Amino acid sequence: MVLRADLSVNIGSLSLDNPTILAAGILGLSASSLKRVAEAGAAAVSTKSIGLEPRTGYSNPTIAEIDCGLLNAMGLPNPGVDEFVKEIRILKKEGVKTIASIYGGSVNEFVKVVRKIEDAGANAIELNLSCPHVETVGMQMGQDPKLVKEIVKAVKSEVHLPVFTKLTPNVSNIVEIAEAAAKAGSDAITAINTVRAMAIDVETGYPVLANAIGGLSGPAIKPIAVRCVYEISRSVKIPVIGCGGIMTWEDAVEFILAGATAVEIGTAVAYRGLHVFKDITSGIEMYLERKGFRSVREIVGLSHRY
Ligand code: RRO
Repeated sequence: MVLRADLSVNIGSLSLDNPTILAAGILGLSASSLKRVAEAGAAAVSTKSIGLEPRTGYSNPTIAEIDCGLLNAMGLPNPGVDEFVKEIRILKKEGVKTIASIYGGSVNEFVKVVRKIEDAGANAIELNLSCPHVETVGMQMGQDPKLVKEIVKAVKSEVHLPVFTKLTPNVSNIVEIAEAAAKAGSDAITAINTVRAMAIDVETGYPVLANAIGGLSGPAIKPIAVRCVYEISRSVKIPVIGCGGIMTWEDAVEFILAGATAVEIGTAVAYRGLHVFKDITSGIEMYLERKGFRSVREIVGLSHRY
């Protein structure tokens, strides 16, 4: 008789039935869409990044499909925390494990937002210190290890929820930033947000995005993300959540072998639909059983042996 492999993992005090999570930014603005994703098999769902005040975001076009992935510059459109807590309350009632993605323009703003998010009943917080194309609230903060430390420390002292820190690959040394977040008490690192990128329409001569520069996601960034997860997980003791171009179960296994405890899936939902969560989870399970492993946890960081 073959024993079923154990797919459950823990990220700090957040326990997940399987290692797949919806990445922030996809279907993340309403309780009803997030619930659909959870019903489709994601063990937890991340919201669109939420700030203190509402933001309309950039004008269209905000998203474009290019040869090797998706290019976006949404510009952080969100209804603001006071409106969004209503969605979180619904998700709590429905029993959906929810990771609230948060951004802020200052330490104080982060603190104000996370207090409201905790009161509403989210299960974890992901600090978005990594949006590649919104001045002052995005990766500018996440590129400075001192500021990262300050934000994480302030948020950790404010809430009891597990706090994850989502990092940008647009730095020369991502390990230094991950170490700063870990030292400040972050419960996990999410690596990576999108890669700063651009495309130009040769017929019109204009950039394809209204904001000109945006963030690249999808298959093109997977090797960058795998490298970041590998480097970070070798140098910090907290769990790493892998994100970036995961389309198949093989991609997810690759991230886990690189050192990820769980994986976030975003662009693949747009390319492949919601069944991607069950496909990836059952692919991981069959892989573990075929290789004689009893749990996901047994293969986290296994590539570090070499
Ligand atoms: O809203 C966006 O334009 C956006 C965000 Br907040 C982010 O973190 N990453 C991204 O690629 N786009």
